[in-house]
Amino acid sequence: MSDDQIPEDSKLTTSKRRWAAEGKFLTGRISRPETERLPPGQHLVKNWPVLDLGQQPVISIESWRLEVRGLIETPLDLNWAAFQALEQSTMVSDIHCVTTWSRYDNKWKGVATRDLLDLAMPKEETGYVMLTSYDGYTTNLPLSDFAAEDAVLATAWEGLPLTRDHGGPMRLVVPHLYFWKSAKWLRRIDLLPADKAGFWEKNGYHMYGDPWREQRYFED
Ligand SMILES: Nc1nc2c(c(=O)[nH]1)N[C@H]1C(S)=C(S)[C@@H](COP(=O)(O)O)O[C@H]1N2
Ligand SMILES: [Mo]
Repeated sequence: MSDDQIPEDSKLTTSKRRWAAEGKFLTGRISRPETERLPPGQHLVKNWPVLDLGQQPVISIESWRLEVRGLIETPLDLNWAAFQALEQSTMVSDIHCVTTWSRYDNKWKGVATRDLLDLAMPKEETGYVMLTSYDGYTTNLPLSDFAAEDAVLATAWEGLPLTRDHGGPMRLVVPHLYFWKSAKWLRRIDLLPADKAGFWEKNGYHMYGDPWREQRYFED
């Protein structure tokens, strides 16, 4: 069957399968050493600390929007209902914060970043993502890391709606990078041709932030 005979909705599924087969967005760098669950220099906590710039925006479900822009085939403007109508996934992952705390086994629910990318359809020339949040925070990462299989646009934690202090109504979670890459109160996702520094990255934090290589600060 030629491509133009495939009905519109199964085209997405087809692209998804093709991307999976080609390993699109995957570089092989996204692997946690099986023997070292706790990265070097980290200690475990049972509570969940709150860290941000001190401005926790109040965002009602009615006013909430997510924009996806840049090098993509389909720019997206999603309201809460449209976001909830996307395929929902559950993921369990560990948090590693650059301030040295880690927290195991966090259960998230939300939209897998891969499912969002299947809708937006990144162009070949794109390789990086800039995230912008409702509090003005920005952070950057490679597209292949944003598209990690356990990366999720999370709206729930441990079965409850994500609270405002932790980034509710929706935050990103990219578990294999230090937690500053996991933007709270996410508002906009831009797909870029080249890497660009976000807020902490301009202020001395590492451009990539791999906890197992202790990429905390840029001079390291
Ligand atoms: N929008 C936004 N996202 C943010 C931040 C922020 O200040 N604003 N801080 C980052 C940092 S440095 C960390 S460690 C985590 C903390 O998330 P938590 O408060 O849910 O533990 O959020 C990250 N995402
Ligand atoms: Mo942090």
